[in-house]
Amino acid sequence: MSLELALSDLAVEVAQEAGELARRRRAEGVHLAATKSSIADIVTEADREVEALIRARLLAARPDDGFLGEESAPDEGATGITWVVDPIDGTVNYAYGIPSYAVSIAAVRGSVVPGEWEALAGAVYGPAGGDLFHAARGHGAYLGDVRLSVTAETAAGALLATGFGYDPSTHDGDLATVRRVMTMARDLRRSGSAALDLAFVAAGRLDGYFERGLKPWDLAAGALLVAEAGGQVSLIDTDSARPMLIAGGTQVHDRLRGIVEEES
Ligand code: LIP
Repeated sequence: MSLELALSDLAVEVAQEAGELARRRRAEGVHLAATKSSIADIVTEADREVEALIRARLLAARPDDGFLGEESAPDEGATGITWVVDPIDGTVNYAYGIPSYAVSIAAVRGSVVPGEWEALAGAVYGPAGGDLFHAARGHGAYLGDVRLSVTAETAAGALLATGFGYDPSTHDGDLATVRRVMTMARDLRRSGSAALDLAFVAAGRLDGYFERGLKPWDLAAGALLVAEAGGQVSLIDTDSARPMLIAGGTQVHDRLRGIVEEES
């Protein structure tokens, strides 16, 4: 078995166990543990417990790998492979009981900077809906055992998704981008989980996705899903505090990028 497939199998196994823990904790009641960059940027006790489980399982299987998670200290490791993990992507949805959240686990080689790393494997598991998306580099993207493919552009316009950061001062600029992008859209969705948005692009449930200010763990697994489903993923304005991620089939990606770059 190739390294990529072995890493993908491990990511799938751990994402499923972690997702079931998250789902159980949600049913038992969610407790706020802390706020981070702003009062709206929350972390729950379940976020921390789920990440601890993921870290323990991954490093039990591959003790010398690195780890970069949203809720715990980074570890560079010694193999050149780093696990990039968001234990519960869509934390605010999770806290409110909105069933749109996912465990996102990716294995990358080399740099841990998005756009510079070599993504090898990834899994995005949405426990509420039971969707298990996974990909191994060079082996395609899947929902369960169904092979995924991004959409081509439709005459009715693109069904797009986006998101907004926790800093209210960024909302005006992001809404200005939305206003410009709507010229190519049939409609817009805002799920609250970047990992699920990217997985939906890979699955053809969305035509495209754009969002500024994502963290490495928000996008690591989902970006690989899109690429392995035949799509394009770009990070632009990488020298800014809030780089813009753009994902979709080639036509949608290129049109989105053109509109966003016009405003830059
Ligand atoms: C979230 C992203 C979402 C974004 C939110 C937040 P978290 O990640 O998945 O797309 O709009 O602002 O960053 O905080 O739930 O892990």
